[in-house]
Amino acid sequence: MNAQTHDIVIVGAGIAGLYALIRAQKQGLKAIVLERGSDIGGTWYWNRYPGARCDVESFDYSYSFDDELQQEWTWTEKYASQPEILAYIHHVADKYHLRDGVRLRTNVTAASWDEQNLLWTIATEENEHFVAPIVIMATGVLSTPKIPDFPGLDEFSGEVVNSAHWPERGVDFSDKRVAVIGTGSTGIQIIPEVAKDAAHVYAFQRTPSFSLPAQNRPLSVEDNQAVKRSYREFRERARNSMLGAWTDTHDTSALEVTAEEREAEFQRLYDYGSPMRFASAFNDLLTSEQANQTAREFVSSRIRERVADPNLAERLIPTGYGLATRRLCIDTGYYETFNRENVTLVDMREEKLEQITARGIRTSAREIELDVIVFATGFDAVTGTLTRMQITGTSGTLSEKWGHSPDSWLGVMVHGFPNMFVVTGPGSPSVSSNMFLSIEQHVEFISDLIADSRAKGYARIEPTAEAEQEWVAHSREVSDGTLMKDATSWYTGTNVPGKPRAVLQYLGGVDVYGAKLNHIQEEGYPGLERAAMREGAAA
Ligand code: N01
Repeated sequence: MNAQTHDIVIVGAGIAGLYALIRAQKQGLKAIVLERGSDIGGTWYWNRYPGARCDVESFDYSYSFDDELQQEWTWTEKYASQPEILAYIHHVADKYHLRDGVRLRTNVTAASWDEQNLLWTIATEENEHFVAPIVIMATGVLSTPKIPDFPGLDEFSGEVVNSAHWPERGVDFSDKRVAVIGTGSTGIQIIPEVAKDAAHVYAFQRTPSFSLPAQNRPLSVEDNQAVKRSYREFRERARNSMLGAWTDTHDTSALEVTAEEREAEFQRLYDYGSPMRFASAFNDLLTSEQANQTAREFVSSRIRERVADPNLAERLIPTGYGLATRRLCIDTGYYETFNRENVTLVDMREEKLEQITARGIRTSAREIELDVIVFATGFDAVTGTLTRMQITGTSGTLSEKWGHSPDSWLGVMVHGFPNMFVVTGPGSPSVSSNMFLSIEQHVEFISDLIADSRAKGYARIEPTAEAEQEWVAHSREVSDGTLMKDATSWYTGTNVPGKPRAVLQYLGGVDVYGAKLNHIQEEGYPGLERAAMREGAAA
């Protein structure tokens, strides 16, 4: 085996992997990033479907580690589009000279730990091997799409596309008959865009989502200058917030105020257009069924106003789960799209998808002829990319371990997998926060820990089983107090058959979580076992 040796192998060249590379290079370490895509950008490279944009505001969804970078970049919209975010990531790669450190078209399939020599060997689909004492999995939380195995898919004679593997050449929908399957955040963005060009769009909905108008708008130079003048305080407030982005909300129960006050507050935040702010309008929307009901009723009424046909509106309004217990979406004209003559809702609760045929889709009610089928069916989120790799630690594989329960030490390390770091893994705030901030927080914690360990002569780092279980128990206790744990969605792993049910995020807040990381660092990393290289090991 002709292996290439490095100090650190980083897997994934998205926002996390690139920042991990910046930190490693600053520390003078020989690092390489392995990326399966044919370019950098991660999530924002793959998800290039029409209408793709972020649901976290642009000023928050950006790196904070370098003020020069903050000052030189200008955002053009409140919610940045996929091309703008990708351009930003490319700008960062150029500014910090990262491209030479990234190996593209390199798909990691396995990683195995050598306990004798304290080394990871990383294997790729291209049959290359990389050896390093440390591996950082910056593989993303929504990076393995879930593709349902509908019968007959291979027989379809038209074009099939997946939102998360969108062709770089684009897809021409003009005058086409198109099915979009899935009405989560992705489907909600795609459907209005495709409807503008297509002859007809059939929106296949199994579970309706709650969505708020994004109220997206262009950002002026003055908007940018105002934030640039106060970036220090802006970032500080974000770090000390529950969601990793400051929300202009107050700490009151929805049930303590009058109905008028509650309505006014919901309306104010609805008009602002932010899922984070709306879901934080009151402090008990995610813990009290009764409080949540008030928010559901408010948004349901708005949906009724947006959809002309009252029967159709009822089909688009979610029932049976709490607002924001599944991802609360934002949209640009989603509900209004159903007022168009060329858009039909196919409600899969009443009309089962029976078979994909050569000509289209046969449901229990009709045969729909199609030219294109778009899958927007979600992801095997948070753990799915890592469990698909053959990662072998000290006593078994990660897929065996997480096949029982996605346990980890603060979502950043896993007992049984020494020297392997995970950026925004299960048990960290990750997707229940501003991912950008959580990524920076993790990468900084990881690189500081690596630097500290190297300085002290430690070559092996592993969380103890007790520390891991303590964190898992705490995290579970927090999520058990919320309505999130009962929802069927990718947040709880219940969108993927056979995946263990568990809330995948730490719901205690970015502020609490950050304080915990800081405390661990200040106390010399309790919960971790750190050891020097054994005698006789290969240096
Ligand atoms: O995935 P989803 P997504 N038959 O899992 C349906 C982020 N994101 O890609 O709910 C029929 O939410 C499924 O139905 P059901 C964001 O964090 C952000 O849309 O399982 N339907 C559901 O309707 C988001 O939460 C942005 O009953 C099937 C849909 O497919 C996350 O990505 C934009 C099915 C999947 O929805 C994932 O969103 C886009 C089947 N067999 C994404 N299987 C922004 O920042 C699945 N479905 C704005």
